[in-house]
Amino acid sequence: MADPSPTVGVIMGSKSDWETMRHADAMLSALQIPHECKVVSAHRTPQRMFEYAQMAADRGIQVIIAGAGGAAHLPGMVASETLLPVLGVPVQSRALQGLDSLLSIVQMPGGVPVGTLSIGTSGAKNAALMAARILSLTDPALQQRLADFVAQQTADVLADAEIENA
Ligand code: RP5
Repeated sequence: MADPSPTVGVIMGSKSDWETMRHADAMLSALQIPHECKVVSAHRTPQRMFEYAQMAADRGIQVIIAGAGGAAHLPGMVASETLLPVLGVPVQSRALQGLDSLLSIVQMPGGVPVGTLSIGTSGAKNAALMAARILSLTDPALQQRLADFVAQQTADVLADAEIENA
């Protein structure tokens, strides 16, 4: 049977972003959310970026997660060409440790929203969880899987909560 069509689009400015964005991919897979992962660069493939943003909703995508580093224009430019919620993940850059990415993504002009997550792997993971929360508003089975994830996370922390003195 063919995979169900993706409801979340994970895009990134470069293949080098995959080391970060694979954490979004893994979280979406763990929650059984059909998704796709693609390199779509605002600067190197602008036409592909506009086509992706313009076609996403018609293709059944409901949330876009966009990761980029440095002059990270991808999330904002995609948000300007779609009405879908766009979640931006600042990838940790080599030169400025991702502060450049964060400021590029978070400082959107009023009228074009991007939900900005934290820098790096936590941001990628939380972008997937935020996408899941959005989708779970109309998907009770997904809401249950999210609740199970949270319960397991709590149990894992409690299991390791006692620090033994060395
Ligand atoms: C951005 O430039 C990408 O999102 C990436 O984080 C950064 C560096 O890209 P590469 O030079 O590694 O391809 O567009």
